[in-house]
Amino acid sequence: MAKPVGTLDELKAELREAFEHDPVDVDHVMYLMESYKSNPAEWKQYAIFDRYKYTRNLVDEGNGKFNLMMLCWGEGHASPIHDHADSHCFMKMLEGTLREVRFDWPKENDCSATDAACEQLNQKGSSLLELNKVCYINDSMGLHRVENPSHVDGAVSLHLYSPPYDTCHIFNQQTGKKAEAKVTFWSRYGAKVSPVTTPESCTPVVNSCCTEITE
Ligand code: CSS
Ligand code: FE2
Repeated sequence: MAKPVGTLDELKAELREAFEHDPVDVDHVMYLMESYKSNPAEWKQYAIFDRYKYTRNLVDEGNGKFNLMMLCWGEGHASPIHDHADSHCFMKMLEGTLREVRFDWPKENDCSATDAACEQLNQKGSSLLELNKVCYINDSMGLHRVENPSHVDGAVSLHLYSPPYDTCHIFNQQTGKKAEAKVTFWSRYGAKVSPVTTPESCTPVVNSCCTEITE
């Protein structure tokens, strides 16, 4: 077994090494992420919250092989139900607790054709992810929604997506209808990204839409 990772910088270096060669060794990446014990002094510079929605904060671009990011979840914040654009998704808790709710893909029928073809997504399980724990999903395992069940505490999670992607699909739980959604960064390397201000950029984004448009 590889030796445990001591610091966030060590974790970044080990992850870069792990993704140098294909195929991805999912168990090894999970081991590396789980062996890092969360130290807020090492990551608080990236943990930039928003009052209204969860934020995605880029930590490392992994030599183009993956995106490593910190997601900051205020009280009660949740993602839509989404897929992962054919990428691997690893998720580790750095602070607080998140609930992951898993769903099957909608049936093949074309829900946009007739309302009768729309069916509620089948929920297949739900689990709580506690401090330092890691979970993994890819599209062959289905869809999920992630939520901060606490109305008192925020939560911070570390996510690795490989290969990196900037659009995914979001799903309506009641009908199974899907829509393409952009994923955006709230900050990159600890610096806030300029807000989205043009109507053209008003496409759905996975962590809510167009909140910065003021006109
Ligand atoms: N996939 C979501 C977070 S839950 S894994 C996102 O990238 O915003
Ligand atoms: Fe996800």
